[in-house]
Amino acid sequence: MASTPAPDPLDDRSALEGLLGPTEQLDEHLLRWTSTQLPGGQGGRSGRPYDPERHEAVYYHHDPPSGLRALIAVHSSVLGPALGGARWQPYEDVGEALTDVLRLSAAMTAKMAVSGLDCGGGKAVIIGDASAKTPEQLAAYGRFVERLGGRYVTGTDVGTTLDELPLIAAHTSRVVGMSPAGEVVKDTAEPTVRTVLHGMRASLEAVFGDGSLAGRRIVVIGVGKVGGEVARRAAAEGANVAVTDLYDEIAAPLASEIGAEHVALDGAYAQPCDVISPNALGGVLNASTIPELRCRIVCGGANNQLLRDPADADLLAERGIAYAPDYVVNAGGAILVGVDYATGSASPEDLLERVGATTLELLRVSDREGISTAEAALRSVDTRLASASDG
Ligand code: PPY
Repeated sequence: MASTPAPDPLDDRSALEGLLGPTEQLDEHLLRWTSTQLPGGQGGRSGRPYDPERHEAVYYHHDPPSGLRALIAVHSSVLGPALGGARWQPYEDVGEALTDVLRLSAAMTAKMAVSGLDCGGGKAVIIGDASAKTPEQLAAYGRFVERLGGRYVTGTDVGTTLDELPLIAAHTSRVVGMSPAGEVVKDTAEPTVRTVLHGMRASLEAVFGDGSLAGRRIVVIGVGKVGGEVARRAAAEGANVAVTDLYDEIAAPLASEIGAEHVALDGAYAQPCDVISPNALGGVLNASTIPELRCRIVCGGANNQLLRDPADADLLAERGIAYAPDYVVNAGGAILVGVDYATGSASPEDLLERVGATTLELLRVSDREGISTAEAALRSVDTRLASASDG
């Protein structure tokens, strides 16, 4: 594997200041921007209760001994403490990492709000090759989270795994899904699989009047922790499943194990099918993939599937494709861990089950009011945030 050139944190600082404005230096290696300093909401939802472009705070930390470079964004704590996983990825530069953490943390706020949880939204991104991370970096990340004093509570996301959580939790108590003894007791992938499947059945119900997966052709794109299991369970329910992944060595054995077809990633979006299920990285629904789609439904576990929200949601609606909003159907993990931080929420089982009904309702509102499902979901997020701010 090619070694990455040593990062220069001074470059990171000037790049971030160029994007966010002047920072507040909390110590030699920790920078913070708060809402009064951050450029606020230039996008289309400026002034609405849910504004994905307005964040409460952004933090940057560089730990010279371990080489950790990480960003944490707290989008909103209006409903409760900001929760969200840590994503470890070899971003090109700190600007790309910033874009990702801002979008991902805003999506967490929407996810919590629409799921009925009293939790806020945050996210962390670590700039680096996930397969080359060291225990020292995980420890430094844990100390970073601890420095924020509970404003952000972390968990896993793409590029971090459950067996790494104890290494982080050795340095901070702000880790979801752990027992007081420091054992991992909750996995976020399994409940996410469940809610994606609830969303899929609801979408099939809305489109075909029958929510059964049996006999439906479902193309699962990205077969990691969530997508792999979505494919496995859909096949077990009698669906005609096709799988694809950036890594053939992951998709091929899964395809033979569950009797699915293994299709090439290139062209997967153009597969004729009932459901396309994106379960890998974001931005996959865009002006180049949407015209190619030959499906009736998009429903998957990936975060931030729409490259441009709401413009790409409108494109999907114009093509008559039912889009199950990503943060509605992938909320299972957040629901399961979030209940530990939310006072007065319903039971996790009820909240997980409710995802199907919420998806169906959004599809119906979209139909009735001639708006995209993404817009219908945003309105429901607005309603919750507005009532929380009122009182
Ligand atoms: C997500 O749902 O995208 C997550 O990041 C999962 C999660 C949710 C709440 C805390 C930690 C991880």
